[in-house]
Amino acid sequence: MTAVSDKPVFCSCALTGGMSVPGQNPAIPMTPAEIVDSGVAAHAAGAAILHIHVREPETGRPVSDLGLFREVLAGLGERCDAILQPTTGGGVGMTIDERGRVVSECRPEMATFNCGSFNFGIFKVRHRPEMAGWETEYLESTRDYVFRNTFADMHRLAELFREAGTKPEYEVYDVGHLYNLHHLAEEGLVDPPFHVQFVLGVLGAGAATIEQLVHMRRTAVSLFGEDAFTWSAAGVGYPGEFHLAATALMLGGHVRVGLEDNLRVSEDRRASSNAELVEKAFALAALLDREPAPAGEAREILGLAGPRVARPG
Ligand code: KMH
Ligand code: ZN
Repeated sequence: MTAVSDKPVFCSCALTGGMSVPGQNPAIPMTPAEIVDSGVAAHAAGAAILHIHVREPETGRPVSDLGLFREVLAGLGERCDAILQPTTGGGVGMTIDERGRVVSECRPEMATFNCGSFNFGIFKVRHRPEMAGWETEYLESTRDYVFRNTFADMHRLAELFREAGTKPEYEVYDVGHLYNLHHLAEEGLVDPPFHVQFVLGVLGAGAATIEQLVHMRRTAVSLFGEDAFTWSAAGVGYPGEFHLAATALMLGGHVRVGLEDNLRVSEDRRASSNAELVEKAFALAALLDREPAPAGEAREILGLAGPRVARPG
């Protein structure tokens, strides 16, 4: 068995997200240019994967506009070698075909694949005077928001990923989502090896605790077998982001950090950039004897052939 310290670790950086509002932290990148700059800096700090949402440039409202996705993917592709991973999370009221268009039309190397429906509440976020009216309304509206990923949605999305040849990153927020993924595998709709992201700490799903992460990883091992999946952990909130990163590092997993998930770098300081969160993740990795895997090595670990859009050099 390979010792944990012999396994290189890659880091994903979730640059902006779709479930936060601009007033929460001025460092959250909003326009395509800001998202690209932030991604390039996070990649320079060591992030191998950049997880991408887009926002309405004028307001920062989360949207899922194909033109904005194209702009961000092209901008990042020109300036860095990171694995680009757009979300298929979409926006409120969008059909699965609309959400999956970024996969069918842009054919990225990777994209997220959400493995079940659940409540996704961000209404407990503290309201700040600098928030616009729509931001307060947006936060409040999540009291009545279900993040929809039905079996019909997942079956359709699996087809779209296959047609595009895009590698899914399976987002699991609760243990039941692993059973959903197992069902998709039994139906022959998805193929191992899976890359699973354990996203913990959302109000409406599993908590960002060591016990939850260990339980979910064990469940994945029992369902799929240790060699049939690679995995990473994303803790939502502070200190959950770094507690899960440390646990994943100790267990041989990979890590995700970024302003989508957490806005603080320490108890008393807001993060000033995505790069700062990536630097902290790699400081933890160094303390725990895990060597960073750059994008090329992450591609080998994930079985990716390489970017399918022309890159410079
Ligand atoms: N839109 C959120 C409810 C992902 O990036 O794949 C979650 C989401 C996850 O979009
Ligand atoms: Zn996301």
